[in-house]
Amino acid sequence: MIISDIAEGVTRSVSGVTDTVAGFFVDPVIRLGVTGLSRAGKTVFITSLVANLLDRGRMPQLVAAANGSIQTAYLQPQPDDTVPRFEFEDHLMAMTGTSPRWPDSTRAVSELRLSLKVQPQGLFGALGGPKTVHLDIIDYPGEWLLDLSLLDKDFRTWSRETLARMEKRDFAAEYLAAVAKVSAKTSYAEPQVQDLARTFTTYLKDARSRGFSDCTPGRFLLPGDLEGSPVLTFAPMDASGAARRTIAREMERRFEAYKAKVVRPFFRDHFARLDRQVVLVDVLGAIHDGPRAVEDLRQTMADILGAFRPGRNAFLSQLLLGKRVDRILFAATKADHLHHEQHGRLTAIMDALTREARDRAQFAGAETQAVSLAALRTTTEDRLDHGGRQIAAVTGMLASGKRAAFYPGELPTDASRILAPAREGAEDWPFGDVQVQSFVPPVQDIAPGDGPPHIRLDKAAEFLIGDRLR
Ligand SMILES: Nc1nc2c(ncn2[C@@H]2O[C@H](COP(=O)(O)OP(=O)(O)OP(=O)(O)O)[C@@H](O)[C@H]2O)c(=O)[nH]1
Ligand SMILES: [Mg+2]
Repeated sequence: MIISDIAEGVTRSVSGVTDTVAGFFVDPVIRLGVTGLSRAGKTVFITSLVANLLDRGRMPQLVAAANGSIQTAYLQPQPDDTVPRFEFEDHLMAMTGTSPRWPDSTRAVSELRLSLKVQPQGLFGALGGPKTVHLDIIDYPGEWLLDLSLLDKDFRTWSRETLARMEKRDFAAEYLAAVAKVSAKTSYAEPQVQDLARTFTTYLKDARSRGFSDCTPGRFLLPGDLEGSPVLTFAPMDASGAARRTIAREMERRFEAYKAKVVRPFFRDHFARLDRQVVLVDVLGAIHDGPRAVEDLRQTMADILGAFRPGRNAFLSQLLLGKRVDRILFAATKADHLHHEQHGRLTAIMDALTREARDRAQFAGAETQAVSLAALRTTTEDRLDHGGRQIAAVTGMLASGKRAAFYPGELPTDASRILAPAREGAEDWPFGDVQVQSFVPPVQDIAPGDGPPHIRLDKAAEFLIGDRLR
């Protein structure tokens, strides 16, 4: 164990003690992590969830909303002063304003606190009077979880493994040629370090877009405000026997700095403090892209979900000291592309995609559930006449302002008909293509007391926080 591990462990247990002692006096807090790969639907999910918790008319499946236990909900200053605030108002304005559009892409961690005044039900609850429950929502890129595996590796091991993988990929040739020109003895020169880092980052982006999931360091793909800083300016190379003031030594130093200053703080300050987690997955998008994209998604999900099995990593076990996320929801997003007749099939595929990872470790006791949802419903259901046959379609608004009916195709009822061709590396789906359509958010009047339209956001909320609002 490294000293910083011990120090972190100590802080954690001390704060654990204060939590318990203070627990009688302070309001309960639920820290909900919202993650997923880029474009999975995190920003839309959080915006719509918060809007629908503020105005609960469309939340019948959230029991505490339906039975009136939640008396009021309001936004409050968040507890962490150094984390950017989730720009709820801007995102909501974008989605529900007079010319609705999707919110901008986000690239870093952000946080929002929503406080709920809850009157517990039942005789016991009524005696106690209302309580305040704070819901802290933390939005972070799923890609960052992939870095957990780096904590167990030193620079030489990581370089060896990364370079060995690159040898087998023709699109890595440019980096391999560049790194062949430096040796463990080459003297340090910043322009050369930057060139190598730039070429390596280009390779990583290329690998990601070709569907490879082994793309560490994750922050090279989503740098946020660290862009251009030394912790993100290194690349793999043979560093055995490197002397002082060489490129290799400097690369090694920056790799260690990346672990210490980027990866560890993220896990310590954000990940380790979560109580509940929702993992958003654009399953339909991957199916549309074909079997290879689904297989890559499955593997990446397995890697990402590794972070929720703390036994796997010494640093994480030490950090968590037994505390863990106790509920994880896997949500297939953008389900409004499908008529509800097909939602069950989408849920089954979502479930199957993460089943292996779940079965292997059961997430150390965490309760899990799969759901298909649309955080912002852009369509209405429709029936189309197709050569005398009625097919279940949806209708929505295109960016051009035209309304269009849309039939995405038929998902198989048996999820293995998706997973098996994906694993086998098939080129196409045996059951035919699945289409997706870019609908824009609908222009509509939202009645007072209602949030934006959605599909099953209330069910998701019930699973994620419902038990804590009773
Ligand atoms: N039809 C539909 N499309 C959605 C829904 N949620 C998200 N989308 C689409 O997915 C895109 C990405 O959604 P975001 O919420 O920005 O995704 P994100 O995970 O925050 O993306 P990054 O910030 O780029 O990582 C949106 O611009 C929409 O086009 C939904 O409920 N229905
Ligand atoms: Mg976002």
